[in-house]
Amino acid sequence: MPNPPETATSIQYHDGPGGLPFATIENAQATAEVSLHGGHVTAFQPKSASQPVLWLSGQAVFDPNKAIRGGIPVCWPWFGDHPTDAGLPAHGFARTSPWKVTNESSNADGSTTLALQLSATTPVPDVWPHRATLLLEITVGEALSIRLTTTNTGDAPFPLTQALHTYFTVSDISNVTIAGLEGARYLDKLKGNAAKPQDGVITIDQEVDRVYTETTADCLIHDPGFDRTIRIAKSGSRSTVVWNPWIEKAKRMGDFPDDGYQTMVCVETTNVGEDDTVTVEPGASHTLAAVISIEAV
Ligand code: TA6
Repeated sequence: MPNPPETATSIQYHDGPGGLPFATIENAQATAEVSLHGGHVTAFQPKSASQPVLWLSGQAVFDPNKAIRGGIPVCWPWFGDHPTDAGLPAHGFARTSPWKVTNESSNADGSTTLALQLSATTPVPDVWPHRATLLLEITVGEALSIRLTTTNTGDAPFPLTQALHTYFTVSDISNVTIAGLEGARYLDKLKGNAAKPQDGVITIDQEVDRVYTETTADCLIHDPGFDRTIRIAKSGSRSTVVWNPWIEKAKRMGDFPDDGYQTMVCVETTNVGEDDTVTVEPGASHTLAAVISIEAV
């Protein structure tokens, strides 16, 4: 049997953990897993990489009413706690909603694109009385490209905060540095959103939960233990969140191993905070996008 052509690709649909519908994407360049529940990329690994790129909790819960811990949760149409109703789910409802497949394509460069759509006939219309469609375009190749496009199908503008809340696998958090945000201003969520300057590269030796504002920069996760750098390039975003729960918060999360903080870090591509809330006018669209790639350390 001759080897398949370089553009050979496959998308297989199957019931994954918890009976949730999954798509497995494989081509000559990479493999990926996508949960249609939540529009949630749970795994990505280029064939050239010896380690997974995304971190997925070994204690993740796969339930239609719960967000999967790890991978790339889609936080939409609000980031964090709802601005006026703390009883609503943190990070919005897209990541706990069923998405539909709208397109598949094998691309000339050998990558594969899977498009999912969420028509936000919202489960909380009284709180989010807007009409929108959400399109998630996932392109799997040497790099992983994620594009989240919101279209306002209603007749009134609405405010939007959102995130591609990406969990990355690292060899050992104590050996990792994150570059790209040197000199940026950040809001420290652990200190009442106090504004501080980022002094040099980011190192993590405690709980970190920061919103970096006014930044369109690529972030680089330098990981000498895995002899690699993960680059996160972005568009449609002027804020970046960096999060590691560290010891005590990791223990408080039932779907997060107590030692999980040692091998993960979140570098999130966002529209977050007063500086980067998006207003989507009727008939208009906004795209939040990230391209994740692996380089030598
Ligand atoms: O992006 C950081 C953050 O807002 C943290 O405060 C923490 O809550 C994290 O998101 C995870 O949120 P989740 O609702 O997925 O447990």
